[in-house]
Amino acid sequence: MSTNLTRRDFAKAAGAAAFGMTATPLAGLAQTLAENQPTPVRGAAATFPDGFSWGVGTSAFQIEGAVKEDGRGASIWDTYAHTSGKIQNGDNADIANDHYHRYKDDVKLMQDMGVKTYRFSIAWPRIFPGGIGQPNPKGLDFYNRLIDVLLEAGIEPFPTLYHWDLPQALQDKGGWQSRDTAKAFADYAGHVAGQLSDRVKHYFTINEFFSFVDIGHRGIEDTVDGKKVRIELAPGLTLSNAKLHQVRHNAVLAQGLSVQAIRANGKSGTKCGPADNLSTAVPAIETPENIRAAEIATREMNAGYLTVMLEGKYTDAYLAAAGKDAPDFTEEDLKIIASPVDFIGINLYRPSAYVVASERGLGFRPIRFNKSHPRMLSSWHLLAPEVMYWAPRQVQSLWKAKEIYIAENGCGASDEMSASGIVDDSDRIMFLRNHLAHLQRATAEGVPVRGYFHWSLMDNFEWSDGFASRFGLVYVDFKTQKRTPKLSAAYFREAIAKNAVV
Ligand code: GBH
Repeated sequence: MSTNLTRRDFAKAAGAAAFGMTATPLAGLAQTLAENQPTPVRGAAATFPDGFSWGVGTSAFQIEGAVKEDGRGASIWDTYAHTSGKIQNGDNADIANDHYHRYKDDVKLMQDMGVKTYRFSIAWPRIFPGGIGQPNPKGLDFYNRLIDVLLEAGIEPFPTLYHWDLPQALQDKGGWQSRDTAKAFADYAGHVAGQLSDRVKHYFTINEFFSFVDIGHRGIEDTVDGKKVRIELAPGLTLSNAKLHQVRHNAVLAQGLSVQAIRANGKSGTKCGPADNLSTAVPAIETPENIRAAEIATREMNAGYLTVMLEGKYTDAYLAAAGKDAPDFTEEDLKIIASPVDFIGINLYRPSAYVVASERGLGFRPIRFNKSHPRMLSSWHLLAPEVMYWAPRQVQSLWKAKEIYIAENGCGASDEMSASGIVDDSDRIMFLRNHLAHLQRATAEGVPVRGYFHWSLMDNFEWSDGFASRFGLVYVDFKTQKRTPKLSAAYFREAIAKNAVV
């Protein structure tokens, strides 16, 4: 039988290792440790299904730079980032990660991590500099080069067609307030699928409806350290309720029209679906009543987005709450919006609420998050990893999803490089491990989650936070463009290699 180790044994061993002392006591300890290991059942229990696809994500505006190169048109984010006072520290994304020129190195970083899939976004204003009209072949060439390098590296490309960089020329004609923008988006999506679907099989249509619609066209108020702060994204508008509802409607219409355009222009077998930041309600206490209450809450909280896309109608509660400000729409619109998708992508950072069942209202009561509820570095980022179990489970129970992807999950952290050049991001590793553990529960119970994309491959231009907020597995020195994998990249590589929570 093995011996029990004392704390002094550990201290001695650690000391010996740290000071490079003689190998003999350490070897003895190593043998004792080996004998004392538990039977490795956890590793077996915490695996993901065979073929689970492990990936990382980025978006065009956040990493590419080269904003004036090869005929790229301006986007609303160029305008916004150059508007004084909008971005922290006055940052802009003119150069960002210079990925446009360094994409080969960045693919190599992914390859070293063992990544199987890469979610990047295609910049609409590179493909159609004016939003509509003549396509710019040089813009598409960049993505052709990137895709070829990815495929050579054994990494499957999963492009997103809209990650918020609307061509400025379309904003000048009303942007998402105009129904024409939805049509223009479908034309662009169809064009891209027609050009790329010989090599690209999966397309995310639109990223995070709530973010670019509500935060971009109304803004939200948050309280940080007792102070009210306004959170906004480009184009930074403050629309009335009626106009905001119409923007939402135009955005989901764009989703449906783009699905039809991709089907019409892509090779057979091309798959597509949205990447939405599902607002998720988590049952505070796991009972059948609360589980049901949370499903009802999630369905209602997403009424203007995923719910209408997947059910083909606005819920009664949504229309009643909108009242006279409800969007103008036709039955035909609803059919288009609900064009069947092949998969549902969800971006998960935190739940929107914990809920319990209630006799009142629609049957749920949201629980206020305690002030002391733990958070990650970003002020909005409550830590509640259970979202990774409940969100995919609800997507399946509410809408019978055939395939689900976690299109984003990750966290910002106060990463600093040590004098010896390493970045030990303990909190990101903790975040990742706990989120993967809850996701693994979902897959073990048969929820059809096909893959996971960590946000992000590397630190990048974090919208209004500029370069002040680091979300990468890879650290980027924005002065030198040097990339350094953080400790979390080693964690992620291990999880991928084992196809398991490690
Ligand atoms: C995603 O947004 C984006 O897709 C990605 O581009 C970005 O870099 C990344 O995640 C990190 O932020 O609505 O109360 O939560 C994440 C979702 C939505 C988080 C807006 C911050 C503001 C406050 N973001 N949210 S709240």
